[in-house]
Amino acid sequence: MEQHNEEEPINFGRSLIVPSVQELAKQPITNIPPRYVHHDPHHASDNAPAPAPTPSVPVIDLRYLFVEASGSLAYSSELNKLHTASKEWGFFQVINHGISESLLEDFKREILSFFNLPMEEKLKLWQEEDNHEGFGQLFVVSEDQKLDWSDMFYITTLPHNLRKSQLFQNLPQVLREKFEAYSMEMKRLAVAILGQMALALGMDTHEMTELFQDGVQSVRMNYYPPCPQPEMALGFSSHSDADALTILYQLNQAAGLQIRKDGNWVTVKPRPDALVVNVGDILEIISNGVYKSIEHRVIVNSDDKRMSVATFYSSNMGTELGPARSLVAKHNVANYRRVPLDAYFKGFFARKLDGKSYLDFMKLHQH
Ligand SMILES: O=C(O)CCC(=O)C(=O)O
Repeated sequence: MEQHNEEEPINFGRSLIVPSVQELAKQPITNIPPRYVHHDPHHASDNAPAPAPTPSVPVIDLRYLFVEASGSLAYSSELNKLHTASKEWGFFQVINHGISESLLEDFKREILSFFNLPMEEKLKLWQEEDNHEGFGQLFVVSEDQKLDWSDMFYITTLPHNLRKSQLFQNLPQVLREKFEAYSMEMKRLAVAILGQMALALGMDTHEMTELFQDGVQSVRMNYYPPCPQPEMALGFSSHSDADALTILYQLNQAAGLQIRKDGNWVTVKPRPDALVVNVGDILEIISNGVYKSIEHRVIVNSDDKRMSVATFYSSNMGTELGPARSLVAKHNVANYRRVPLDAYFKGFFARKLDGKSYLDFMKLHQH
């Protein structure tokens, strides 16, 4: 296998170049082009609301985990909630997360202006044939594949040596400054949540710290314009995330994110004081299958645009991905295979998104 030189930016994959949906949505169209019509026979029925009463995604108050003494009742009860949410939902919202409101507001403002840049400016930051970082769409592998009703900007942010510095340096200056601060805050928060998860899993906490101390972080900014035929389109096809932990900042109050829970699509209601956190495939593997990455998707609507920023955090580059050794010892079985992390990512980005199918390849047993 080709070895990655630790000093150089890495190319995790490519995606076919596709037109901007934000530009398309500015046209006075009443029918969306066929390439955006999803003919999935389940799509219409999938869009039907889940039967009432719909459960809602758990909310974890991080103040109890980060501030309260670990022996206290409040701490143990919140840790238990975190464990149950990660096992049974794979998704939760966090409040009292400690990210400053002014940073969140400034970052939001800069992203809004970023997506409103004139097209000729955006084209300078568009994806290139051989690399999928920049504006565009991910996971487009064939000319006749259905496309999502969204534009995105994707970039690897950490560790610094993996960053495409030319792309990063070409971002508007204030966005770049806010982005730098946001990226550090997201790393700090992800590592803190993973530390609590290690305790909840009964995993060796040093093992978790070592796996994630210099983790790979990438950021995806999403723009879903209003859509004239929302019931025929998808903002983001169903997928689970390849990383360990995703932290999602919903920039406006336009709902759209849905997660698959017990066969139904449950809408995550945006809460202005919360960030959404989800378990990715890497954490499912490290937890030896105790925590589950969950399929999710984004639906669109005809009135409002939706904007969000997903920050993906994965283990250190150069590590082998597999179940935590302390958990394999505890469970007496390894439920997933071991592969080098860069090979795992390259495999993920080379495919069209298809639910959790990539994780099935990593499974050693059906459980
Ligand atoms: O916009 C959203 O709510 C979901 C985004 C998402 O799933 C992603 O960027 O991976």
